[in-house]
Amino acid sequence: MPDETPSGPPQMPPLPPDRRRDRDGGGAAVVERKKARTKPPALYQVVMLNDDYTPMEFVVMMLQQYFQHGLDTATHIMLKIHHEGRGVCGVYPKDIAATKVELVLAAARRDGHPLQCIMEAA
Ligand code: TYC
Repeated sequence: MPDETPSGPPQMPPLPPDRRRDRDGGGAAVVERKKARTKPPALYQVVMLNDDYTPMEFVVMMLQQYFQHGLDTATHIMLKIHHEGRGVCGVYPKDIAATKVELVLAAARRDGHPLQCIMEAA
């Protein structure tokens, strides 16, 4: 008596609907690169302003102490501020720029100088 079972390749049992994607021909993983989520930090210029009273030597000292400039560069920046009214001390991420402004202002007030120092988006 002939077998009633139909011949051909063996069939897989049906999968429940939520597992049908498991039979996609399988094996190869598709890796999609995610868009980079971290932005480079926004940068701020620390700017010093001229006044008529703060001694030149004190400004040069601030530029050396808090902005790591050598004597020649610090003197050059100080003279630029003296002649042009303002000058950039350095460019930093926001928190570092804010800290440098606070440190310069604290040192100036401690010594009784009216020196002004601000930060601006670079
Ligand atoms: N103008 C000041 C003076 O003649 C010197 C000075 C330079 C002050 C730069 C502030 O940010 C400054 N003594």
